[in-house]
Amino acid sequence: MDKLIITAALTGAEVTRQQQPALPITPEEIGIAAAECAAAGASIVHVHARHPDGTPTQDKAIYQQIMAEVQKRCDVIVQISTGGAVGMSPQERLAPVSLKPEMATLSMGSVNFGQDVFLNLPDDIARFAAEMQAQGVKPELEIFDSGMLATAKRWLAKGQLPSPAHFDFVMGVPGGMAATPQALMYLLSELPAGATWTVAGIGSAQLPMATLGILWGGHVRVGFEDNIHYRKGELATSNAQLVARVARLAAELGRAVAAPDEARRILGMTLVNAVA
Ligand code: KMH
Ligand code: ZN
Repeated sequence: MDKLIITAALTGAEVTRQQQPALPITPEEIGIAAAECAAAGASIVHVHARHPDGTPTQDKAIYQQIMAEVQKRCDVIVQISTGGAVGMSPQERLAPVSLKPEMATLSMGSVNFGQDVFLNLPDDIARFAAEMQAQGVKPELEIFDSGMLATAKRWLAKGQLPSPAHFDFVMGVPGGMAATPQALMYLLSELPAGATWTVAGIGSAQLPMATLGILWGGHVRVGFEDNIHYRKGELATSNAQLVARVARLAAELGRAVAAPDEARRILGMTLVNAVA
């Protein structure tokens, strides 16, 4: 089994300071949180930008500051969001890819997202994929429901997405697939050859799905974007606290944690956009 890649999803687009007082919002806060998570065992940080008032944005200048604040503090793979927040235009969402981060997310279909629709039309997905390819950015394919994996497989077979593919199974979004072992087993039974995968459980599903990711040879995403609690009724004190728990669990279960360069190798990443 490969070493375990831990992704820290630090901020997201939806969680507020009112819900989670330790939520990192400014580029500097995100940089500090990234360094704490890297020290705790994360090799990827998934980042979303916010305006100073906490509202989500895909402003390229803010993403540039985030990348600088992270990279001056630690070596970690920066994965920017192209999902942004529900209701943003595709152009807006795609803007920070031109900064050439090492990785970016690529959602593979539309899904009800709470009371909204997270819209990802085929032409837009294709445009996002082409832009990532042009900028040398490794896509992480976001799978919110099983049909999106079927779509990704069709596109991979036609050469419309680069191989080897890396998937993030986001499980437990209200409107998306349930966070159950059975659902994850189905996804793994459909995984294309050579692909790697990580799992992100939403809310109270974060820890159980992380445990399955460790046990079943995948990788794990944790952080405030997906879950703000350490346990029922107790807020987590930092993103790093959630990362450290996964690293401890992995050690108990005999799975070593990957350093950033090991993660790059496991994911088959060319180092074109890595910072020296
Ligand atoms: N904020 C969600 C609507 C991503 O980062 O690529 C979409 C999202 C996915 O967070
Ligand atoms: Zn995200």
